[in-house]
Amino acid sequence: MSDSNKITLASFNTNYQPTWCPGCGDFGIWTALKMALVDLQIPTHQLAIVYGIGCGGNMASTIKCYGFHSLHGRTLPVALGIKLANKNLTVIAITGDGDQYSEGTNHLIHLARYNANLTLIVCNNQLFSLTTGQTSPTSDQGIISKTTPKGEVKQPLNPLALSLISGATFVARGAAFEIQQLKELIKKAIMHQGFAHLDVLQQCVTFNKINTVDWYKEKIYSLEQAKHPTSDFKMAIEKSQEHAKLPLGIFYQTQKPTYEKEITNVPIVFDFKKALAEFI
Ligand SMILES: Cc1ncc(C[n+]2csc(CCOP(=O)(O)OP(=O)(O)O)c2C)c(N)n1
Ligand code: SF4
Ligand SMILES: [Mg+2]
Repeated sequence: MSDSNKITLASFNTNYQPTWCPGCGDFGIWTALKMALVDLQIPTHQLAIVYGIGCGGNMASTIKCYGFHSLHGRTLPVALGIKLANKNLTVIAITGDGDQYSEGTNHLIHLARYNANLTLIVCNNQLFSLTTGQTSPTSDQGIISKTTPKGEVKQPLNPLALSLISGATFVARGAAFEIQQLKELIKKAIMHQGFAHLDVLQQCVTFNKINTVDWYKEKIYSLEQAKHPTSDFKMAIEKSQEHAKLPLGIFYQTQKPTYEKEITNVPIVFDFKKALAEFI
């Protein structure tokens, strides 16, 4: 590749800058993602990113590529449609915890089951932040927020366990403040042939005064350093249940045929042209 074709961080620049609060974890995710795209040398015309509605989704228009700022909860079906229309594109969906694990939960389950070759990155700040800090499905019990003035009573959803039991072939967790590790996880998720779910612990410095970077740093540890076997499904389930400590890295990775490959192997059972001719 000649130097003029080389993809650099500047290749992804647009005329827009993010408007997140200073110190927001979304800056770390945005940076790690662009660094991963550079390392993988993915050209802007071969990349489509679909964004959810939330603070993380406001990354839309700050990365040069095909972009689609979709509906709250509906990022994955849009991403799947793009992938089916053009299998050669690298397709990434970026959503928030409120978006993906609330209105979008059904799509998460079915995309994991389909195993379409997509990457899902969830900016998980354990709150609905764009709407000024209500509890989300991943908020811890006891959290006081505008919607839970006496503390959250509901048990949090476990998104990684949900993906695992739904059939996802790549399940991982990163952190917005561990940028080098996050970059490597994003690269592995993109290179994975199948549905890759990457949950990212993300500080919201404005509304989440409990799950701060210091709070997370007390709890995180590396699965790689702990020599976690990523092909062991039962161990992955066990690791996904840990709450006192928070493992970072790949929980599980396996290979299955992708959805888009499988459906091209299936003969067309409904011949629209023939049906139309008969109808006329
Ligand atoms: C269909 C629909 N439902 C609800 C909303 C309102 N809404 C916009 S952003 C948001 C919260 C987003 O939370 P999350 O996905 O966690 O992203 P964050 O802002 O925390 O990054 C909600 C409920 C909407 N815009 N559209
Ligand atoms: S409200 Fe929270 S998540 Fe949203 S931009 Fe500010 S710090 Fe980031
Ligand atoms: Mg959120």
